[in-house]
Amino acid sequence: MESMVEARHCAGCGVGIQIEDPKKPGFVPSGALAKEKIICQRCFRIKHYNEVAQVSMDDNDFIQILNEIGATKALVVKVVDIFDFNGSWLKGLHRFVGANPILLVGNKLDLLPKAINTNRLVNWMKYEAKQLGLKPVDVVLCSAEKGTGIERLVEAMSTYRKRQDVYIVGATNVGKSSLINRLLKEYGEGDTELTTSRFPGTTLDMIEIPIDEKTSMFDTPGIINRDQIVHMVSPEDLKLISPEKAINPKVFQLNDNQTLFLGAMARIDFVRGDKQSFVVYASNRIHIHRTKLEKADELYLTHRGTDILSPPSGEKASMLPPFRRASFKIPPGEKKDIVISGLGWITLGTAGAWVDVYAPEGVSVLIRNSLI
Ligand SMILES: Nc1nc2c(ncn2[C@@H]2O[C@H](COP(=O)(O)OP(=O)(O)OP(=O)(O)O)[C@@H](O)[C@H]2O)c(=O)[nH]1
Ligand SMILES: [Mg+2]
Repeated sequence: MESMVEARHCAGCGVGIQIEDPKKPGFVPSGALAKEKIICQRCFRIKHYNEVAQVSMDDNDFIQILNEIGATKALVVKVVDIFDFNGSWLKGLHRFVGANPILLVGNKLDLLPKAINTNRLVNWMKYEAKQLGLKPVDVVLCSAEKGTGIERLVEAMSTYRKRQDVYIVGATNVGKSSLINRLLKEYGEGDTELTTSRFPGTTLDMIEIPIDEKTSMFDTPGIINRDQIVHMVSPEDLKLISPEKAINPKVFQLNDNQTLFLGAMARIDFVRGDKQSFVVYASNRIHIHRTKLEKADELYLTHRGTDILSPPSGEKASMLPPFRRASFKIPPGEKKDIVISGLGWITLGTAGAWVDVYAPEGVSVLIRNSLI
């Protein structure tokens, strides 16, 4: 793979370069235009000062890009964040990609507990994809961060692309650009480095990376889902909420009428059912507090934002959208996860349970077959 980016587009995020308005996307000081590879001021700041990437695409821009893909013959690599599978799924992709094959990639494998059974996880993803109306040609797990699974991914891409272009698509923040950087690092030449950041909306336009003389791989901007928790918390709290390394599942043996708080981000009431385990999969830095259901309201009112119920801490806890309740009545038998999109999930025992979950309004809370 050779790395080369068209002139007058930022090599980090793909945005069109301009020298007129420092406040608008794509700005560079005019002196920088002489350089062979141009990096916009925003990318420079993200890279060197970890600044928040503010500019974002609207859905129409994204749909236009997807339509473009549908009109060409290519392999579509759909990337999801395996820690936030449902939140990062990106609905309706199959309507746009036309007859093109889709390779489904579960990235951020390094965040799951080390003991995970990856075969089972792949089958789980195949099943869930089918339920969601997608039939990928294959499913690959990887970690752009650690380099796990990259060889498998390269093999699968070369099998299924049949010498055609490859488009890397997915929701914002799933790690598309990180994945391409990893591919370039291990298989490429040159020093192209795409801009990545913990904040959504980093890549702003398509970026072409030639694979050989005839074909290319394209990084694309991720679509933004306003309901994701990342848009509701401050940058500092986002750091605490997003896991950075393998999650340590935390096991609680609960009786009914007990409650778990995940910081001030969510509340899980075990309303009725036999004693069973509640296994919490969330960032290791979210404080989990257990209490009696009858005390939960009062505790939340008086202690949210304190050491007991944080993150978010202090004032920021009360700036979250108000809690909304979702009720689940789970029959005995199968192992289920209750997912709080972007925050994590709780795997219940198999005794059957009535569980009420409170999460900030807009955050989707759902139930699925257990992933682990
Ligand atoms: N733990 C972990 N983090 C990852 C991995 N891949 C990417 N990340 C992190 O996820 C965040 C988003 O990565 P990007 O590569 O910018 O994601 P993107 O999909 O290109 O995002 P947009 O350009 O906004 O659509 C960054 O903080 C990355 O460091 C991974 O395999 N494991
Ligand atoms: Mg990107």
